[in-house]
Amino acid sequence: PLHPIPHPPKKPFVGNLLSIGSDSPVLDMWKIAQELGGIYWLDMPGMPVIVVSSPELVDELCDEKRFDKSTRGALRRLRAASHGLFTSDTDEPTWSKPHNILLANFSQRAMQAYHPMMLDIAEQLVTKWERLNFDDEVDVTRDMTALTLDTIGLCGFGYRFNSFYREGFHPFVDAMVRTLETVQDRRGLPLEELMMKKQLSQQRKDIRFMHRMVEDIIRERRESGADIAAKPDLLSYMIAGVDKKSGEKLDDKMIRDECIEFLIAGHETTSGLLSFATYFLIKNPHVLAEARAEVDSVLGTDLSARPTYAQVNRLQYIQQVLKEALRLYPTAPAIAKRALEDTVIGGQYTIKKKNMIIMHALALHRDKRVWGEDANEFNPEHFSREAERALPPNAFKPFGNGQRACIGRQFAMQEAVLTLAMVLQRFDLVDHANYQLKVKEALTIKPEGFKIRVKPRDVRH
Ligand code: MNH
Repeated sequence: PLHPIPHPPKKPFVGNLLSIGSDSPVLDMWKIAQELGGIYWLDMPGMPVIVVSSPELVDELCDEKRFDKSTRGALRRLRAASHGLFTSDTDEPTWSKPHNILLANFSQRAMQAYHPMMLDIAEQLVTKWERLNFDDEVDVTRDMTALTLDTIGLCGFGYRFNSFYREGFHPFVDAMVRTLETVQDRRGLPLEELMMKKQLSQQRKDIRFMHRMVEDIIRERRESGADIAAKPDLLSYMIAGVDKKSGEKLDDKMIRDECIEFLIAGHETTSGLLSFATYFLIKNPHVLAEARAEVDSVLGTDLSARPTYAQVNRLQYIQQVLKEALRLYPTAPAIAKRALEDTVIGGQYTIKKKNMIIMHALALHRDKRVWGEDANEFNPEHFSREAERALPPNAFKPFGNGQRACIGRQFAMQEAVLTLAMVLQRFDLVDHANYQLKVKEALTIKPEGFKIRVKPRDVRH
């Protein structure tokens, strides 16, 4: 019905895509893009979904006068837990108010205030690794998740999840992860509420628990009277901030929902990034050597000197390594868009307002016409200054688009550069099990079962 948009023949495999059965919808969609090209549509229960990944068509989708973010599906179901910046439509006050108030607190200039807190947590990671025995294994993704959670907990609302002092994770995190899983498992099918009765009742409990805990944190902060100077975290900014457009402040429910959304949007994506970057470094020793040379020249080899904010910003090659990891495995690999009016893209493909569009960043990022014949290989030179300048517009979209792009991108990069640099400064990474990449999907993507060993570096002057 969406002719002339290509459509895979109805194999049983494709008919079931994204419905119950597939653990890897994003990778499945990538596979189909390799067969059918940069636009195709799929029959999903209840609605067709148009998957777009060619650079020319994605560039059209990035025109904010014609297309906007869509919250249909998982994001809308997440609103039961938190209805804030991330899960709102652009015309809702739950997007515009927090967006206006928080934008400045995520600017490049604002990052300096978070540096000491990021350093605090990164030091916990390297301290843990320093104390391991030579035959201990590091579960990279687990420890990176501990790092990113603890970082956003501390920078967000002055709370220490203390993930490096636990076997598992804080109960809040278990509640959040279960909620995300349930949201992903739901497809909006008939009888689902009945079939998932137990899971949904658990979800209600989990959401109540998360709400109470964050509400307590906010109350405690208000009662303490601490201001921005005393606690320079996002919670203080949210309590003090006024939306210039409406002249209004955020109420406590909005603040609570933002706190939850920072955790949801900010921890898995950044831990996935650090895990993929570590994976690519271990598999590309010449890149690792170059990255480490930069770290040694910028940070030096005196491990008692703590990296400064200014030093972190000078680590250009580390930035390139992280961008290249985000190119090959963008950890938010696909986002939803909608047309503001019925329209035509590519001069021939009709897109209706009601259609759900998936902008597939992972497939977009591997176009050989943009990245060259080595598009599927890890090569940070794809982000050398000249190469980056020569990229066509909207060819690299790991953080989404326009006003609905990731508000935490500088935050994530700052944290990731600091962490990767401190790891390279201190450790040799040993691929003792010759790890073979297996990607796990759960709204985000990350390496599964990625274990390494770490050896304190022999740094002699
Ligand atoms: Mn983040 C939106 C990717 C780190 C907070 N983020 C987005 C979007 C992408 C994205 C893509 C757009 C989603 C959509 O269109 O539906 N985010 C990332 C990646 C990383 C990341 C790849 C790390 C790497 N994000 C972070 C961090 C935070 C954060 C860290 C918080 C500190 N992200 C957000 C919020 C939004 C968002 C909040 C919603 C912004 C908006 O809609 O205005």
